[in-house]
Amino acid sequence: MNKPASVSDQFDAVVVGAGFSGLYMLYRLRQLGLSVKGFDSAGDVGGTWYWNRYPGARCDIATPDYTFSFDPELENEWTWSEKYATQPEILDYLRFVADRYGLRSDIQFSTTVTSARWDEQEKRWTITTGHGQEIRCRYYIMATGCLSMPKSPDIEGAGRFAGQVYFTSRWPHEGVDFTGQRVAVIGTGSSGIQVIPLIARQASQLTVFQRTPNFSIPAHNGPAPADRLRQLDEDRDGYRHDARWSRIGVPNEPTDVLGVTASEAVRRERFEAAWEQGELAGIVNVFADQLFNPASNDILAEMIREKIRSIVTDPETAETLCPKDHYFGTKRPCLDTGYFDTYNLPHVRLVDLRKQPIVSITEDGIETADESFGFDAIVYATGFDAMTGALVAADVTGRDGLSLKEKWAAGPSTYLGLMTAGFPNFFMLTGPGSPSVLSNMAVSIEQHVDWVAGCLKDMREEGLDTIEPTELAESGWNQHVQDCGAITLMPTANSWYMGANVPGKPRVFLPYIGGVDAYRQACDDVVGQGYLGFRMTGPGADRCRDGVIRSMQPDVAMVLEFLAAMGLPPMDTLPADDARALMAATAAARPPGPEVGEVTDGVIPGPAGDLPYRLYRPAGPPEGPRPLVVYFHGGGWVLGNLDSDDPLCRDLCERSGAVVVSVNYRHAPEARFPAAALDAFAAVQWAAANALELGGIPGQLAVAGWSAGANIATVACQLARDAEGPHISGQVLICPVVDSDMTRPSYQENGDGYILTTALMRWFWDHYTDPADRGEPRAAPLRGDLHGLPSTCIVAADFDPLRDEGVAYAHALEAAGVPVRLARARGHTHTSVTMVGTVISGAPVRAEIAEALRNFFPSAEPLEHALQRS
Ligand code: N01
Repeated sequence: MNKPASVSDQFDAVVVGAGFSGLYMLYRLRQLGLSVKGFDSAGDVGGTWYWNRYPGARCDIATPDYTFSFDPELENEWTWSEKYATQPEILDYLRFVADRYGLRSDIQFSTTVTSARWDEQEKRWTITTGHGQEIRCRYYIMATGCLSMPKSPDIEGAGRFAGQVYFTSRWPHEGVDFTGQRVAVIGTGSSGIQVIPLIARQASQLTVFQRTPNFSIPAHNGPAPADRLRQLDEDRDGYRHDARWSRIGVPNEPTDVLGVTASEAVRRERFEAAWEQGELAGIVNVFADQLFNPASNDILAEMIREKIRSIVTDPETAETLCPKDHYFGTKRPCLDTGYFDTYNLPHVRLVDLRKQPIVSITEDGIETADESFGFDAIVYATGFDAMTGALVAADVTGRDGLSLKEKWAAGPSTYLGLMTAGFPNFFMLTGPGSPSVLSNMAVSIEQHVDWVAGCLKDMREEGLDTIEPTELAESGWNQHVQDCGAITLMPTANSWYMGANVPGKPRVFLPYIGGVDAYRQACDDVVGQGYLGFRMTGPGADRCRDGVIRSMQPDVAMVLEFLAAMGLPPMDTLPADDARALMAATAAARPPGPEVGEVTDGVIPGPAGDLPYRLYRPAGPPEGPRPLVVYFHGGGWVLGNLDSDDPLCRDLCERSGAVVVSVNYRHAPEARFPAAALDAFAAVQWAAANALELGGIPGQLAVAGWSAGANIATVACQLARDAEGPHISGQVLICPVVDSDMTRPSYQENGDGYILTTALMRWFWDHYTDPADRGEPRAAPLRGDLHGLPSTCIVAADFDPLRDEGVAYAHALEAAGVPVRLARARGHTHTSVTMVGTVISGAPVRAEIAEALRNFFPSAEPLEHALQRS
């Protein structure tokens, strides 16, 4: 055993944990010439692989990928024997790494760090161990793993059982012989699924208590994949580079096949290939939309359930093993070896805890609602207090006596999953808010360690000695982590990713799901922008470039990337007809929008000829008239038509329950200002006069529009007020054009790169109006008299050049006494809120619009009253 450190020990850094991350961190800190002390409560290196010694424990990322890559010589010196190595072999590997770099001499084993306290005066951490030692260090690094704090068994009577009790997460070193025993296993996550087939080989009776069935695919273990080894042989650096810049840390081309649109043959072929391959990287990449679209996920899930039914001979057991209460991938999918076949053995029984819950553990065994079971041994495979458990358990106290536990009472808050405000010089490796458990840990660990080592090196070179994230940067990152989770199906499951497995734990999505590649880029960008969002101090130095590294909605960013890759010509370089054709072509490739009850086309008389309209009536009850919304499409008075905004109109109709009448209007340059505005007013007058025929409630009329459509919608409101009719109950203006002044800050910030550019806006204005007309309220309604206008909902998007004029309009309306609701489309562009079915993060904004529309109208007003009033 190592000699305990003395009371006066001072180190540059303390690293807690001697698994993959702790070992590599020690190695890198030493390379920097720092003095380092490592601690681990285990008796040796290994981390998770030290503790989880249960039979069947293996990695579930193939060994060519689940390995250190920082030193090619190390890679050459170690050969894995299998595709998925056993726990003893992985432990041997980590021992080999520790010995090869002489790391053990810096680690004190069998020692638990019991507290860590920041001393603001000294700018140092004081670390206390269970042996009563006190160590001072400048940098405190927790390499404690994401799944290292076992969940305590939350089952009545757990301490009462007189037989043998085992936890997969704390398995006896000497092993266990279950021969001839009656064994219970509680839990069917990755650990349970690995251990159950092995226990079944020995036990005389095995009873598995399952609360939630899990998706699992066969690992098809064997030799390490030959194609992977060949690629590594031919180009190790290229292979490792691809892994680092992949989605989950394993080189794999992301598919663009959508489950919902692929043919049955393609679906089957892709699924069978993934099933045969037996790798997580394959099964999470069967369809591009499987984690976003419930229908696509259902297709994949059903194919897995078919496999389970084909393996398990007893139909009732098979059905009990089929996961149906969560989407595939929203709980960690498992890889198994003979798991489902195990239930065909005569001495193995599955108990469905959903049908007969455990009432209590007894002295002899387990009592469920229906039966009493006698056992010689109970094995708990009940999981971990994941991602935050080990961190908060270590009693970390930052500045002003704030403990990590207190700070994270409502869920973890980190910047990049690496640091947290109020805790200077405290680093977490693979902490919450980083890809960690959603990736190949080997790759994510190396990335984190390299980032921390690079940061400490940079600080030393600049004479800085403390670093800490700002509140702004941290809250921005937390928001981004949640935004990334929110567009997936992940939040729908009661998973440990959501903290849902631990009673009382806040329900927050814990890891970062934006991808290993996107995450690495964000970390690199933070450094590239002078450690954006970090405050760094040193003798005589205090520097901070505050800001948020990612504030765009993740799906909006994806759409922009996709469009950039298409290399389309800028609209403002095209003649109007070519721009219209381009817009029509892109519109044709979109999802169609939701089904509504009825869609009919017609024409209305306009001031200079007929205007086409399309009417959308909601499905379902109530029968009879509904509020009416006259909608005007976007397109800068030049582009767009009834088709261009069709999905948005369907969405508005379905969400608001109103009849939506989308009206086309004359376009520029063929019909210039004020043609579009006059058409809009005529359309509103006509709709009001024909409300009943349209299925509307007379007097319950609102207008809505997007972009230039919002411009003419609000101009119509101003004209209606001046003409003393018709009565308009409200106006919804989505990213409206309300002024011709293009000097506002949002033009400077967002005038390039977000689809609607300054150049395009200028092109629109030039097509629509003469410069002399641009101050006219019918062109720039912000400059008009705003008194007496109807209640208004304005949507202003962060990355829109028109954002500030929308906000200015809201303030001006409010000043004129108009009730206004300003809906901020956080992280959106001018166009993204309208991208129904493509940009999932736009849905909450559209829900807010629909709510505003509903609020414009007196609820449940009997038709006769409305008729009288109108
Ligand atoms: O834990 P889990 P795990 N009564 O939380 C059940 C990694 N890992 O140790 O789902 C009855 O997944 C619980 O039921 P439910 C991997 O990331 C990797 O298996 O909460 N049942 C569930 O079935 C994995 O995801 C490998 O309804 C109770 C099970 O116990 C993570 O570690 C191997 C219960 C717990 O499953 C955790 O896996 C092993 C109760 N009171 C682990 N409480 C590799 O292959 C819990 N359960 C690399």
